[in-house]
Amino acid sequence: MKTSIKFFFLTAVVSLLWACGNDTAQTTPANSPTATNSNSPNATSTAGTKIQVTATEMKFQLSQSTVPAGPVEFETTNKGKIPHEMVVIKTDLPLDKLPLEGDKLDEDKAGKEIGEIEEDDLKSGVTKTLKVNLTPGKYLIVCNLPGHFKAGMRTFLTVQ
Ligand SMILES: [Cu+2]
Repeated sequence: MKTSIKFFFLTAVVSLLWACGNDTAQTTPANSPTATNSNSPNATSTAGTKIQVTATEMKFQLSQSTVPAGPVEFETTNKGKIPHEMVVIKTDLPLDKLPLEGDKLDEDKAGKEIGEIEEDDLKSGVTKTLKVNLTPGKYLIVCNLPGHFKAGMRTFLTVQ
């Protein structure tokens, strides 16, 4: 009689442990939903890529620094206090090899100009859009008003 009680108790504990373990194993998959791809950033890739650009003294900030080849829209906002411009130049040169001309970048020797938002169109507080078609490569985004390039107003964009 004593033995059978012990046996029953042991069996109960083992079943309880097994039940707990089994329970845990069952809840794990329930906690991992399958809808993780619902916020895909590439949803609009067929219509081109939009890059938000913020210009300030003295830098450019891009919402993304690598984009797929094809139509690209630069939506550029001048959040600085003074006018700026934005020139897009396709170049293979690294930053330290970009040629200067006085206190400006020598745009002709730096590479091939793809597009530009001029100073008159990018005064303080203004947002202007530049639409271009970009092939794979490296692009320099630069403000080439006197001194602005040297002061840091340039960044690179990679197109894949
Ligand atoms: Cu500038």
